[in-house]
Amino acid sequence: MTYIADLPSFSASLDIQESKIYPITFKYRFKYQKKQNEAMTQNFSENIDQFSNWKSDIGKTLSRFRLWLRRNDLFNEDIDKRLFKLQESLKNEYLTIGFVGEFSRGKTELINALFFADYGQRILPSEAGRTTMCPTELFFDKKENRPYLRLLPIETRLEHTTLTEYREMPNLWTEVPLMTSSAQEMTLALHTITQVKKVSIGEAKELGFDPDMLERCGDLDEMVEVPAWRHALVSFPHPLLKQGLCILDTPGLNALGSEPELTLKLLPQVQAIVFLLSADTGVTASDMSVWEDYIQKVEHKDELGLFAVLNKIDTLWDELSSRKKIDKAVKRMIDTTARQLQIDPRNVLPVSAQKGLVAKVRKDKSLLVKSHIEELENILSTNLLENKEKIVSSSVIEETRLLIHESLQILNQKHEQLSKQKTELSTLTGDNKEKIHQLIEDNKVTFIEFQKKSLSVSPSQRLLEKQTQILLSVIGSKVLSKEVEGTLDELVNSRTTIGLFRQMKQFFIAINAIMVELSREAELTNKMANSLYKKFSSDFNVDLFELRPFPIIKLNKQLNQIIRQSNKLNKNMFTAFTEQSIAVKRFFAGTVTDVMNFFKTTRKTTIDWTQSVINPLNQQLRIHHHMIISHQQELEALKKSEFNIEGKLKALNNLLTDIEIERDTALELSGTLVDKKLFDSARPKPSNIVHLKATVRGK
Ligand SMILES: Nc1nc2c(ncn2[C@@H]2O[C@H](COP(=O)(O)OP(=O)(O)O)[C@@H](O)[C@H]2O)c(=O)[nH]1
Ligand SMILES: [Mg+2]
Repeated sequence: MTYIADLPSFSASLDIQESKIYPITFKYRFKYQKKQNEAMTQNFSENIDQFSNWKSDIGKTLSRFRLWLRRNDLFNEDIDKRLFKLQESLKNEYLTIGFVGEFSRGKTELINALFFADYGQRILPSEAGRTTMCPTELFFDKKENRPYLRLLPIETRLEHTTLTEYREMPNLWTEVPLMTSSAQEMTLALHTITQVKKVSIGEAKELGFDPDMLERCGDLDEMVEVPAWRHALVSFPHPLLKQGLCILDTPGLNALGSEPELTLKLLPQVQAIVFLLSADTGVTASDMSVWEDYIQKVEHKDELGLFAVLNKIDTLWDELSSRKKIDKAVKRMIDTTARQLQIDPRNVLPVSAQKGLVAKVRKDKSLLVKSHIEELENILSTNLLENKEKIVSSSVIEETRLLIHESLQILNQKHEQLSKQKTELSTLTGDNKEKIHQLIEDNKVTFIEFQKKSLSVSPSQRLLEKQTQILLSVIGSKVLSKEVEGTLDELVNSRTTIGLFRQMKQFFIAINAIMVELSREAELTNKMANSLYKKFSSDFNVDLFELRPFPIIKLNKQLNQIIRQSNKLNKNMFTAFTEQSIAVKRFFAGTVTDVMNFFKTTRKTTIDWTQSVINPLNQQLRIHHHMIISHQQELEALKKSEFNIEGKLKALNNLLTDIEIERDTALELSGTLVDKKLFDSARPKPSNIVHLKATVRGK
């Protein structure tokens, strides 16, 4: 059986590149009403607080489970590693929102209004110009635990190094000190992000810009302005960011087209996309390009929230018109926007970012209501967190419950053995020494049998370990480096974009062949592991938990995702001049690195998987061995009348009761993980959220 069936074919030419339109799902419905704000709303920080508490409760359950394992003598290095990984991944969960749209739609202003109004001023620079085009990530760097502004010079676009790689090289970024104690200092420092540079048209093209979309430098016709920075990372200790919120502010169409990594890699990783339009321009041709070429191309996983926001509704406010008339005008604008995007009008959220910010700063309640900023905040944060809950539930929670149940099984085994000993001992009445003697002899036989069977486990385990080595050799670094180096060489030397696409196609064919072989070997590995478990269960008469097969399906899926992401790079995403562009080379080189990293983690996964198959068996053997030996010692002591049977039976009973209590505790821990919901069901949902599906048809 092969699991590769859904591997997409990689088109060799740009022209036949498929441009798949994904159905877009909106999970909210916004109704433009007059008195909206009467609904109970919770803002971002309240919602994120709730999320943090929820995560910390899960963390507490994990810690309690750790103690439980120690108490029950079930703690070992393997479990410790798995638990540690879960605790870390819980801590590192980021919640990312991406703001996408043409320049000047008010993305940056909206970020200011939603998150930074407490500073009493506009923290992030929002400008009318089209050159403020540096993608910016706002978060708090927990590792470095300090504020900073890091800027990647635009010239790095001439290199083959990808953004992902640059992230790991902080010394190549320009760092600007960020004084978080003063809002003014912060604003000043953050203004650096918008710096521009004068370059010749030729240089601008080389850097991947379309000169037609750039501003000319007044007097010098041959010179244009380009952003000075390619990417900005802002780490600062804002309470929301400290709790794991991450904001991605993207520039307009121009920069989206020259940074495929941004659109094809960073965007698909976010939990919510806010697509911004503006009421003063309506839906323009370039808005449509962003919508069709970038947003619809993002793979719309279930957990992705998508929001179409119509900003600047204040431009429709007219002092001389009645409220009714203004509402009508806004409603008309919403309907037009929805028709153009081919979505339900109820999915277009009207807002005025600017007035929202002003209202928050001035604490002007009626302006706040008119700006609709609070409703957007509520819908956005509720949706974002509900999606994140789903993700955490299907990863951390499921994995922890699995660990709990695996450990429970071992405890059950212990319980069963002790019950057997109890039954045995209770047949002894008075000082029936003859029978004790018999039991001792029986136990000796059991021990010999146990040892014999134990010996037969090791060869099967070794066989599985050998098979693991075969798996590792299929995906070994040597095999790969040949493919990878060859491809990278060709990518560097290729002169045409078509040549680049062809090279990647060949690379994927080679990688595909490796995965087919891995799948074949994985199937064999699973068979071996299964028979090892079957034999173990029947030899030792234990009910083993179900074996988790080697995760080949998941691995194939992961690789397919990398390939699919690469496949989505197509002609529409580039303006004509980027033909044979370095951006394509860089993007593909990035894909090759992703594939390499994928195999690196797959090697680790393989080793961990084998350990997770073998370790529980060894643990069972250890417990079994320990129980036979201690039983033997007890029988010997009984024989010598060092203590009486009644006393021993009592002790056994206590032990059994203890195990039963511990068993209940484990079940309770597992139950807590499912019962604990992020949002209390009693909490009123925003009245305007109705779950609906709206499918957007492509062109
Ligand atoms: N009237 C009005 N202007 C806005 C609003 N939001 C943003 N702007 C203005 O639009 C321009 C571009 O805003 P900016 O946030 O930089 O847009 P971005 O390029 O999408 O990030 C700035 O001059 C803002 O002051 C709004 O709600 N109403
Ligand atoms: Mg901006």
